[in-house]
Amino acid sequence: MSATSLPARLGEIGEKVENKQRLSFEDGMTLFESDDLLAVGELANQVRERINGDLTYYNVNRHLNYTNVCISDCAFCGFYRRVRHPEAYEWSVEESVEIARKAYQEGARELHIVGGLHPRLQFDYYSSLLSELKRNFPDMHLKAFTMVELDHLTRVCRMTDEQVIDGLIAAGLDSCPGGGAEIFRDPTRSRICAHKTSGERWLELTAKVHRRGVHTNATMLYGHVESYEDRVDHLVKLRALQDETGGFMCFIPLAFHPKGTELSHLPGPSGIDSLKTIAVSRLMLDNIAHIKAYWVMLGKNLSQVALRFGADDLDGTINEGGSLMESYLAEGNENQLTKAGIEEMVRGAGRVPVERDTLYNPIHTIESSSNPQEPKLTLPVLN
Ligand code: V47
Repeated sequence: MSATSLPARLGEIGEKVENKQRLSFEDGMTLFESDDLLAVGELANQVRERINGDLTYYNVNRHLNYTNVCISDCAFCGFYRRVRHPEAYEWSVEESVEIARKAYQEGARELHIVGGLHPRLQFDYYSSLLSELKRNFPDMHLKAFTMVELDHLTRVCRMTDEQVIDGLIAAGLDSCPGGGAEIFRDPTRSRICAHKTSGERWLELTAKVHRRGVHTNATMLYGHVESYEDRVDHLVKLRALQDETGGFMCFIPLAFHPKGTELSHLPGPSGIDSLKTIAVSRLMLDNIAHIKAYWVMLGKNLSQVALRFGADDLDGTINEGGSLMESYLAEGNENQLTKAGIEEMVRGAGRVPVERDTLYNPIHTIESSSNPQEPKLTLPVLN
């Protein structure tokens, strides 16, 4: 679609997109407020194809949720349990290693390790978890602990940020997942997660992790009580940090699932809202290479469509490894896909599947197609 065929404000944004100019906060608001989903999606698709062509990434991974015990009481979370709750669990390091062994034997080369904010576990639990996993599976990438968990560790273990970050790196940390970002801005953050690490602190710790040479992801939880201003503010803050550090690998908008949470009276985001959020994220985050449509939350069908609305990544094959995922699984969705299943989704969207490692290096030679492509963006090495 040419920029001139769009309504005036979208047309101006379209021209900026064509000229590779950065979009402003107001542009972000206009995009969210627009009823023209297809026009917004078309602009996002232009950027998606400019950065990633037809390539669509996935990896073979496994989620490992070492505990559901959490002191944070987030209103949006259906996963956490209080320490004495009959369903509370915490895995020993040995139990986690055995779960990882099965995943490794099944081909997983990334473990996505997150858990609740446990009031008692000490630093040696977290460091032993990483070092034992690394010792047993040296070529398994350990994507572990959100900034909220790191912040929690500094407080529970009375350690500095640097001690926590460097200690985990020494134990085998390879990268960090993007959870815990939710919505940065108050008062919304306080309404959904009053006791959690603040947005400013999440960003501060992320910058420190990046400066230690470790890449991370970023998320945004949408479709609850937040406003469009909150969403644009969130995206602009991530973009500013990425300008400074270059450490984000990908951005993942997370669709809120109300069932089983304190916010169960809310409807959650519509399919239209999810596609628009993915599209606006692609357009605003001009310096983050990848936008993930997390099929577990979005559902397989909508994720497939999202590959035409700005997304270029589907996360991974995933496999149950704790119950966090169960708490936000899309209606009717299973928690695992085979490689063949993911590739079929990607081809069905007219895209080219690429199995990747966590750092977006292709694992297999990209299949020859009528339009052979190579990735246009690789992640910077962080200093
Ligand atoms: O921080 C919790 C969200 C996040 C609900 O980095 C919910 O590659 C929807 O961050 N409805 C954890 N969302 C998951 C996460 C993630 C997932 C996939 C890939 C990556 C990555 C990161 O899940 C939490 C929170 O924002 N969440 N409860 C819920 N009811």
